[in-house]
Amino acid sequence: MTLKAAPLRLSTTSASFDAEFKARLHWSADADAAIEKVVADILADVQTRGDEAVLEYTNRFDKLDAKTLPELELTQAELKAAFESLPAAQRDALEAAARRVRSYHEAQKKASGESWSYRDTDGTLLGQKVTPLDRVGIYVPGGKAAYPSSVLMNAIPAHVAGVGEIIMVVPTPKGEKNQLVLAAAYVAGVTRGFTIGGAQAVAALAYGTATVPAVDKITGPGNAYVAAAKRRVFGTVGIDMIAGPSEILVLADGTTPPEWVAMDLFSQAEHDELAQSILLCPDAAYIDRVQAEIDRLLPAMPRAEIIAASLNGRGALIHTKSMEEACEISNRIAPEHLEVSSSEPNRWEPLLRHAGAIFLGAFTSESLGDYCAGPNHVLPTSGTARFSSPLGVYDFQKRSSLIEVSEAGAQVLGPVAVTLAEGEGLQAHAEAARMRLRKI
Ligand code: HSO
Ligand code: ZN
Repeated sequence: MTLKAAPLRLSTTSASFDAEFKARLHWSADADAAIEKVVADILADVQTRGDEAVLEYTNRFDKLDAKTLPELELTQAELKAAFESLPAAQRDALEAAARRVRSYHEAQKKASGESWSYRDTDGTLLGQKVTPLDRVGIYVPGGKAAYPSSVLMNAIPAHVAGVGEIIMVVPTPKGEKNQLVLAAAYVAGVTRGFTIGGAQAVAALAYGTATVPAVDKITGPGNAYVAAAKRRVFGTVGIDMIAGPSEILVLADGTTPPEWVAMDLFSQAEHDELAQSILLCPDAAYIDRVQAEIDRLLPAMPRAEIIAASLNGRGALIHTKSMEEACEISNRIAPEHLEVSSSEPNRWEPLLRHAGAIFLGAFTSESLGDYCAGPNHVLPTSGTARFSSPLGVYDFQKRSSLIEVSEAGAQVLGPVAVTLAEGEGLQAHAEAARMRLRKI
């Protein structure tokens, strides 16, 4: 049987476009009651029994036979040895990627992550003090979605922000350690690592155990159990986001070689059967050429089955009336990754408002952004780019307001505060302001 990937063909001129488009985009992140129950029990158990519970769940789920939790700590020497065991090409690539990701995030910190203040005419100082989080946990999935690049993307911005300790957790089913993941942790400067995963690892990071220190925020992707656990511990600790399946939207004007576009659609589809790849293009003949390239290229792809399942299930090739209309539809989708595969990307970029990352021009394949261009690859999915941003230095910082009212300033602000405090019936507030007024 030959594998076929035929993303749904849609046209904005069709009367049924809106309905078909909505049905295709639909993605439900609704909580699964069975998962919620399992996760709630694990969290409660780790909260009361600490190390012992984490050890039991880890031995059971990951088929290990550890006697104590401290045995599951990765030593710095082990991370370094993993790095040194890699072929030179992989070591160099990890370091090259890390350098670019670091300099991008250093620029991000300079642009919006520094403290600031000003004095008004009364000499009152107002400002914002930016401080890094003390300790963060990064969750690294094991198994089929173990991405060393994601270790860099989570740990480097934390490092640049000035986070004191970065604690990595990574499940190792049957004790199999991914050397690239450990090497990436070494390159990114992870402080401590534990080979634990699932809801029990999230619980350990959130509540702390005798062995695993409690962190202030947990970032990083994970399966449905990890996502449910992160949602539940939010409030005790911060979390980054709840990420859905990966997405790519390509806006094409027909000037890019169609095989490039086909491969870019594959590059997200190969992540996951539920990933979404969409092409928007005003040139119907070009869409046919992309479909022909999909047919030609698919059989040789090692992950052809996942790609076909993703493209057949959630993919779409959409014929639009114009590039302008394509931009409007893209804004409605608010994709995680948006490629503007056009000879004039800067003409369209101002029309694009909602996307996790925007890749401009035919040479900017999304995959370059995934690994080494510099910006973060942890991005809002499932339309959440309407209101949220890529993971960044700012996720590892917090802000405190600074207020230093001068004596002269207190004379101006005092009467305002007194009036409002009395209006609210809060006499102590009013008095505290009044006491600072100069008696004449
Ligand atoms: N595209 C994924 C990140 C990734 N790709 C890791 C390859 N490795 C989500 O943005
Ligand atoms: Zn990717």
